[in-house]
Amino acid sequence: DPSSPKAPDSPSEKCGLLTVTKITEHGKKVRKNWTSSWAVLRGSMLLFAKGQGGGTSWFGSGQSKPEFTVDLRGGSVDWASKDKSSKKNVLELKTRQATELLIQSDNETVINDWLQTLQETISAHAWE
Ligand code: I3S
Repeated sequence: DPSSPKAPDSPSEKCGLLTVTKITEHGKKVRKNWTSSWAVLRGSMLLFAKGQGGGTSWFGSGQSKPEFTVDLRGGSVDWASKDKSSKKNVLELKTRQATELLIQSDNETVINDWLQTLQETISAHAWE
């Protein structure tokens, strides 16, 4: 529908279930630990909560705290090279604090949406 409103360039909120692991923390390599995580983008912050039985978990419902949070400002995201993982549809997210995450979904549309949203979010906050 050409009359429908265009999606904003940088949504301030997006969430979904992703498969995630850290590979580097503050510049140090850490052991991979792939987990299903409920990801929430709020402004330039990306929060992860441990996924429980699908995409229904939410902060405040039993498990109140996000597992971890990354600040996207000054970071970068792109497709991970093949040597980073044998999984398909893997993104590599690097933060300014030298933490690196791999983010994966079996669903191509889902992962493409996240790549676009994360890149746009990083661009939108580039001068902060
Ligand atoms: O980069 P790696 O070491 O091949 O990553 C694999 C390991 O983390 C493995 O766990 P163990 O360290 O317990 O073997 C995971 O089960 C695999 O999923 C990791 O490889 P992929 O290709 O899935 O990222």
